[in-house]
Amino acid sequence: MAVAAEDERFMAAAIRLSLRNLGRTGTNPSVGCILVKDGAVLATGVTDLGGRPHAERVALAGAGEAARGATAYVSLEPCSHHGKTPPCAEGLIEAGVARVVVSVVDPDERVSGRGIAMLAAAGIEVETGVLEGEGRRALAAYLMQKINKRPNVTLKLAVSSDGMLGRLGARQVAITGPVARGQVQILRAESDAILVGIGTALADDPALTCRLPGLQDRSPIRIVLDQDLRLPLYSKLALTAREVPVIDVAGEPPRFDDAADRSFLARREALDEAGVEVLQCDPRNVAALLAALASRGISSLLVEGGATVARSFLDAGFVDRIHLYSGAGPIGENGIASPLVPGAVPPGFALRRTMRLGNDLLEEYERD
Ligand code: AOF
Ligand code: ZN
Repeated sequence: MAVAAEDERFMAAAIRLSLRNLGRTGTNPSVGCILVKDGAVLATGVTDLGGRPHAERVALAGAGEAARGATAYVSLEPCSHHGKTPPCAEGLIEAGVARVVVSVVDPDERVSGRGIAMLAAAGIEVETGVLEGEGRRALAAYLMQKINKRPNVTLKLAVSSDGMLGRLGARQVAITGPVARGQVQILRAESDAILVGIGTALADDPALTCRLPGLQDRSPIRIVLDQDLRLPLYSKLALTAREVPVIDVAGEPPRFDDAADRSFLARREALDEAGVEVLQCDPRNVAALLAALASRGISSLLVEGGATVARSFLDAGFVDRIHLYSGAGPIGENGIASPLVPGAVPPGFALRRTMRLGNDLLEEYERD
């Protein structure tokens, strides 16, 4: 096998491996590292839960002495800074690794090329930019948080065959089947936070947790856009706020209206007592909201409903990825129209892939 093809094969594996801890490493990226010698894998590592130890350290510990002369495949440039752990570049040098293949250069100002320079200065052969597109995709949340100081936003929509998201006045209407719904649960598990509007919270009373067997402990922080603080104390969200955090994003309390003001404050206190965090931030100002969420360490945000919220994120230009699920059946009368319909590429986006999930179809779009 040609060297380049082998590099791509092992890098693809390192990137896939990195997905394992996506959404579980805090503001630290989930990185994958594979140590290879004579075409065989010696050891693998993924950034550990909470962000440490780093992937390279995990892999080096697994390989021990055998790492001498090996090639390390890492989805992100090895770090060069003395943070909470010593630099990974130093670890690779001390272990006697002969070659390091990197997908994405780390934008962290403490690293940004210094990791690669450290390795090269120690006589290690370094290759960068291998499968960079795939690498960037896997690190999208981290890169967005670091470079643009906001979470990476995925919009998920489930659309009926007649282009509807649901039915007015009805509770949750099943649009997709169990396979697609399972896929959505995986999306939730990979996200730091999930967001819906108060309309969806009131109509559907959703739990917004991840309930897939084996992934139940990976529910994201749940966020409701709730201008007038209408989230009921007996909603599933409020009732489970002590188990999985809920942030209720409310606007300003009403002004010059004592009664309304008192009731707003009373509701805020009651939600607070139920364990719901009330964040005061205009829910219609998407940019300010995303900045507030980023400052809380939220790097990936899944926007799940409904039509108003989807439109406001799309109009504000803050959607990075779209997962459009289309079901086989129609909604019919009283349908709520979807801002996006299957088969029509939204402006500014490109179709990345299409997947069949049971009787449903998933179209994945990303920014052009
Ligand atoms: C790596 N391998 O697996 C990860 C890296 O707070 P610290 O000390 O853990 O440093 C966090 C920074 O480390 C983070 O911003 C990014 O630059 C790098 N993450 N680096 O070599 C890894 N997760
Ligand atoms: Zn490191």
